Amino acid sequence: MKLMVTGGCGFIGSNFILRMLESYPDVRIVNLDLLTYAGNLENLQDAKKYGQRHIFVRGDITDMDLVDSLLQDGPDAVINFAAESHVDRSIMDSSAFVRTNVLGTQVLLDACRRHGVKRFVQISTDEVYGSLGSEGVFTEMNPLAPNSPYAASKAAADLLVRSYHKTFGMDVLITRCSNNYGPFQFPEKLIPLMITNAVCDSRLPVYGDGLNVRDWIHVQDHCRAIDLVLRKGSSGEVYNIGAENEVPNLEIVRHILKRLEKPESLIKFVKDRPGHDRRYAMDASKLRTELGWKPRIDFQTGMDETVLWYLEHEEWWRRIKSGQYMTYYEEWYADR
Ligand code: NAD
Ligand code: TDX
Repeated sequence: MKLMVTGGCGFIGSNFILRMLESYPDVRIVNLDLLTYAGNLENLQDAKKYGQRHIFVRGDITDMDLVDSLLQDGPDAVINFAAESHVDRSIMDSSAFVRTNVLGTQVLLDACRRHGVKRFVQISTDEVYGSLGSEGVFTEMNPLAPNSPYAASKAAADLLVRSYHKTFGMDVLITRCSNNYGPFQFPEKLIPLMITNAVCDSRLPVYGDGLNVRDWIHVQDHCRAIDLVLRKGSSGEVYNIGAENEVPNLEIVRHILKRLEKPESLIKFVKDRPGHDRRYAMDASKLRTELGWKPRIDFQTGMDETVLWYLEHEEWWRRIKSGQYMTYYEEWYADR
C-alpha cells in the first residue's frame, strides 16, 4: 500500500507513521510536512530503519504544484493530519488556521480528484461539535457548532470533504477524535505543558476554575482507530473516536504534580481562555460496533508512561521550549 501522509512530523502524524511502518511491511509512505514550529523531524528518528519506505518531503499542503507532483504516481490513499492545531494560537491570529486547515484541505482534495487517489481520510476533531453542558455526549449526528477559530477552520474543512463526496463521488472518510496525549506532543498543549513546567518548577497556568472537562485518549489508540477507518471504513462516513475517559483539567494537573512529587502551590489559576468550551465527551459506538475498535491503554497506565517519556526525553522538549516558543509563551501568558 502506498500512502501520502500530511503533517507527519507533528504529534499524531509521527505516531501514525511509525505505527504503519512497523505494522505493515508492504506499506510505503510519503510524508509531506512544512515543518512549522510544531513539526519536528526528530519525532521520526525511528523511521530511519525502514529506509526508503518512508520518504520525507518538506513542503506546504497549500502548494498545488508540489502536491500535484507528489500525487503523480497515485498513492492508494491520502491521510490529512497537517493543520494548525492549537486553540490559543488561533485566538491570537487565525490566518494560518484558515490557510492550512481550509485552503490546504481544498488543495489536497482537488489534487486527489485529478490523480484518482482511491481514498482520502480527513483527521478532524471533537471540537467541531462545540461544547457540552454537564450532560450528554457527541454523536456523529450532532450539528457542527465550533466555538474557536481553530474549531471553525476544522469544521469548514470537514464540510469541504463531505461536499467532495456528495458532488464528485470521491471516496472520503472523516475521523473526529477527542483530546490526545502521549509521546511527542508539543509542550504548548495541556498535559506536556504541565509536565514540563512542573519539572522546571515553573507555574502551572490553569484557565478559569480548572473544571473544564476533556475526554482523553492515548495517541496510539487514536492511531489504531485511524488505521482501521482507512482500511475498513465506509466511504462518505464520519467516525467519532474516543475512549470514554472524561477528566476535569484540575484533576490532570494535580495528578501530574503528585507523580512528580511537586507541590500544588505551583498551580496558578489564570484568566480563562475566551470562548472556552466547557466539556467534550465522545460517543464512539459506531467505530466500536461497525469496525470492532476499542481502546487498549487505560488512562492511569498511559499517563504514567507519558510522564516517564517526558522525563526521559528532556533534551527533546528543552530544545523546543526555547527561542520561538518562548516568544509565543510570553505573549499568550503575559496577562494571565
Ligand atoms: P501538531 O500541531 O502536533 O502537528 C501538525 C503538523 O502539521 C506539524 O508537523 C506541522 O509542521 C504540519 N503542518 C502545519 N501546517 C502545514 C502545511 N501548511 N503544510 C504541511 N504541513 C503542515 O498537530 P497534532 O496534534 O499532531 O494534530 C494532527 C491532526 O489531528 C490535526 O489535524 C488536528 O486537528 C487533529 N486532532 C488533534 C487532536 C489532539 O488532541 N492533538 C485531537 C483530535 C484531532
Ligand atoms: O495553559 C493551559 N491551561 C489550561 O487550563 C492550556 C494550554 C490549556 N488549558 C486547558 C484548556 C482546555 O480546557 O486545558 C484543556 C486542554 O487544552 P489544550 O491542550 O489546549 O487542548 P484543547 O483546547 O482541548 O484542544 C485539543 O484537543 C482537540 C487539541 O489541541 C486540538 O488540536 C484537538 O483538536
